[in-house]
Amino acid sequence: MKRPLYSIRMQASRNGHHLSGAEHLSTKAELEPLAASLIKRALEHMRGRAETIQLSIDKVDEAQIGYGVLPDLHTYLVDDYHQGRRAAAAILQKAGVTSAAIEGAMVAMASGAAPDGHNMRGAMLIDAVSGYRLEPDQARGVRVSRMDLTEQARHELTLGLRSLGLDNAHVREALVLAGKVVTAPGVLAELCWSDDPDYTAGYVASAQLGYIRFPHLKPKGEERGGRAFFLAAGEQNLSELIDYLQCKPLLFDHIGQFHRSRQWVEPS
Ligand code: WAQ
Ligand code: MG
Repeated sequence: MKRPLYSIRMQASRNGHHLSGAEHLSTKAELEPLAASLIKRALEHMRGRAETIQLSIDKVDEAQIGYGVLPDLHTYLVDDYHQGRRAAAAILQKAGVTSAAIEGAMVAMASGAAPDGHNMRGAMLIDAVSGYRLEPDQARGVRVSRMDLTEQARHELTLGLRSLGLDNAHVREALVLAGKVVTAPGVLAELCWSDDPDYTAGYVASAQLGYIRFPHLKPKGEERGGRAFFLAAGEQNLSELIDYLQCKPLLFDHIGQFHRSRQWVEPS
């Protein structure tokens, strides 16, 4: 990608609550059209029109840019969100997260993880053993930014996802975000489901297992969603982790493998 690169972040709110956000790395030539598309996205959000839109643009220090490979993508078909959450929990346990921590994260996400019962702007940081929440601000959470795809990787990702019928912005953006999260120091796994009422899918991701999506992790029409990053106990240098998630520029120049959907089979 042509240099310099700029980090561009959008955050939109309505009635004082988080509505929508996005983060990219952009060339100078793409910056203006990208800014326009992010403003449009905030004004045309399905949960309402943004009342406040913040746009931040920062030049990236080239020496800091890291490169990465996207996680492999898997889909487990589930009958409904109850089965989806059981499947997600089983996979999180495989990644080393205790059932108490999983249960706590799911209850928080299902009931609105911010203190006022609304969605957080960013992610919860959860101790994978005790289930304690560790993010400094429980309304804001930690917002991952400064990650994107190279043009070539974007092209390959689009083709790969298209072959599975999955080429939409939710999947593309979530794969890139999860790709950064699973490389963060001390992160064991991530759990996510969307806050968009029509989008019921979600995923679990870890460095070893990849990006494992489930078509249903919440009921249709539900506006509450969120993200939880589970942290290995005893490895919690929180300020280093938060700095990495928010500030380290990471460009994915390689995609992972794309696997066909399989039916989830409940462990007996
Ligand atoms: N950093 C941290 N947390 C974030 C970020 C970020 N950059 N962006 C969103 N969140 C949190 C925030 O609490 C949102 O309310 C919540 O995640 C959901 O965000 O494979 O669409 O953008 O089919 O609604 C996953 C499944 C879709 C995709 C995720 O998330 C697939 C999605 P949304
Ligand atoms: Mg959303």
